[in-house]
Amino acid sequence: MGRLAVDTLDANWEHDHTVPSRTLYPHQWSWDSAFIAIGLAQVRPDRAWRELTTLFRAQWADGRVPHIVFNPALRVGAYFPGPEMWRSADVPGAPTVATSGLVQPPVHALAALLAYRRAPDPTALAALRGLYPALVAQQRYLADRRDVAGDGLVCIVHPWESGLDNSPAWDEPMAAVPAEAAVMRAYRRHDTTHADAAHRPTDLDYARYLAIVAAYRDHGYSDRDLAAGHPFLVECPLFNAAFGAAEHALAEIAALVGDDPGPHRARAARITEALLRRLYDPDTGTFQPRDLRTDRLVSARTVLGLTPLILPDLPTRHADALVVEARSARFGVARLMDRPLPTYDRTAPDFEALRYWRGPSWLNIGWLVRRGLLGHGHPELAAGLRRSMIGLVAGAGCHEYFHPDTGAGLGSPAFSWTAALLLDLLAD
Ligand code: 9WN
Repeated sequence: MGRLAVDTLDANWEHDHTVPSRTLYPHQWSWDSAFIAIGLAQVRPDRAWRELTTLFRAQWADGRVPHIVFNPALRVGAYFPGPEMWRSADVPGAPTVATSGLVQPPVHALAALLAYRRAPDPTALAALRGLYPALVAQQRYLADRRDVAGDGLVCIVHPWESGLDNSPAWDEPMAAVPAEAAVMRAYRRHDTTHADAAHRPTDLDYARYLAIVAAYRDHGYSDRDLAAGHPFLVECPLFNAAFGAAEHALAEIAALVGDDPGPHRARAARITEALLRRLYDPDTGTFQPRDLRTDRLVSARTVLGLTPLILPDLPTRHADALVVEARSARFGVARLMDRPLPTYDRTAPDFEALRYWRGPSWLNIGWLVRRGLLGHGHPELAAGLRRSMIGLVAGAGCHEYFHPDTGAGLGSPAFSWTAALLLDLLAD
């Protein structure tokens, strides 16, 4: 199984980065690269650093790390929406290479720290030292430009920024975005030629995705005055948990590279406090996204709510509540799991076993939750989750995601972060 994972990563390596999938996602994606680097650190450490360095070479002057870095060698239409939709070249401060203008959860500082810990030699230290200012700038962008509500949390401006694109968590905020499915007749979707349309977001979802991209792009990708008119403004528990975990990781990196960890620790504490104040719902005992356009917590119970477990300073009371939620029939985390961790409450009437992020199981989410369980003193549950994830790949290969009942492989068959995180799980 380890061999299959290494072969998958080797086959998806493209000169200086890894593509998530040769068919569905042939460019470089931001949070994919972080997960990929964690796995590459086990088998190809030089590539782990190269992966992150390539991504950060495309960082914008304002500090944002774009969610897609386009490979200029690929034909127009290799992915939709491509550079012609994003038009990053028109924006002062964007890099020479074409990119999107959105971001994804900032899991990169954690990835860099884990890659360093795997092989803490002088080469790794030099790479870590080189990345540190870019990782700090990434956090500064999020803290200074994306705190739309002024509450210490980052606001995402598009569901793609969450990484869980069409999670039921976004149904309420997305319903308010004006768009018509018929708009899609003017475009050729790339995803549905490589994956079953019944598993992917709908045309209406895509019409809304494009409307939000156009709104942000036509605003020059500026984060000023977003509250006045941007159609999608949400505080996501996973994004903000990653934002906090990044400050914890940066505190450790700072100590290694000779900088002061104190400011990172202070910022990490403020982020955890803001998450508790703004996104914890005492009625459900889990974290929920906040729709800033209505100032309400969304009601769908998704796996996003469990991910603040990755914060080492999450108070025990809240961590315990998340463990109750994780063990409930909704998510089924157990020492002996009979089914994989789903992305959505499996008791919900609109749970979908096949559609993208609306039920199926993904390794990156399981990996994060497992890390949180370990950090909060639940090694048996963490072991159960680990076994379940390894079992998925043993049964179906390095698929993009898995059927939440049968474990059958879904989406792209040779998916990089599945391979990478499997290697990390096997090594642990
Ligand atoms: C849009 C690459 C990316 C992941 C996301 C996943 C999917 C893209 C898409 O693929 O999103 O960014 O085309 O659906 O939802 O998490 O980073 O693997």
